[in-house]
Amino acid sequence: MERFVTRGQKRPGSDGATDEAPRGSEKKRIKVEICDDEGVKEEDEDAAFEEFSHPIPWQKIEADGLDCDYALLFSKEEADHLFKQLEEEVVYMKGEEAKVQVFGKVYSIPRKQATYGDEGLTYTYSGVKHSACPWTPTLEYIRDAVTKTTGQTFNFVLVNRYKDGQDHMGEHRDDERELDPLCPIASVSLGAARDFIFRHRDARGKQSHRHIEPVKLELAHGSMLLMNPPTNTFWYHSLPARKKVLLPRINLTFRRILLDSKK
Ligand SMILES: O=C(O)CCC(=O)C(=O)O
Repeated sequence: MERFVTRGQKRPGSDGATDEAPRGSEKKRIKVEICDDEGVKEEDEDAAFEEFSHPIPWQKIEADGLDCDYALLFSKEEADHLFKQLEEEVVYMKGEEAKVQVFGKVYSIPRKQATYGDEGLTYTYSGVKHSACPWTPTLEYIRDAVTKTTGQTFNFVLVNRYKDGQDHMGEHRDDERELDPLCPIASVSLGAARDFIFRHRDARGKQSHRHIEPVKLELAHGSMLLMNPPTNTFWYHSLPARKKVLLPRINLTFRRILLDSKK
């Protein structure tokens, strides 16, 4: 079944109930369309967010232990603008901060990274602890758009910038203890479209004991991929190098860090 929802109204995982309108916001009647095998049904829903007035198609991506939702969150024009703003605002890590430790060895990462979020938050991955810089206006805007669409709140974002198709990210899971295991990770992509691959933990490497096909996606400019639990328990993901990609891409993964992991 393919669902067409209106941004800020029905969200992945919702049972059709609308969110409460934020205090002071004006409610408006709008139409939500659900396309299913029986044809197109139309429903009226209360609109809490007037600015989100065009429908976005949600695609459900499911496999054994994998549960994702994918949609275009921003129009091309808006995504172009957000990309430009982020190019001006985001300050990427340098020096020791821009390195990772794998089995005790230190490597430079094949992309640029930055971490933003609520005051005092830290996030440790690949053996390095990172402090959140204060939210920039554009990161805040995108975070709020994701929250309105998904109903989930996020206190941290990892920014990855790939200068072209040579930059990449190896296979990993986002399963650090600091992360709220009940919160999806929302991955927003801006810039060059890139392949993204999920591989089941039991189907990796020569020792793998199950045959499970990888799940391959292309993450488009302005898109959002929601990785719902338990996806990151069972599936690794990667952004492989693609020599033919000549343009840059910025990816934002919005996360919820558990507050008692605050140092
Ligand atoms: O750039 C991407 O789409 C991948 C990002 C990612 O895997 C991560 O932030 O954990």
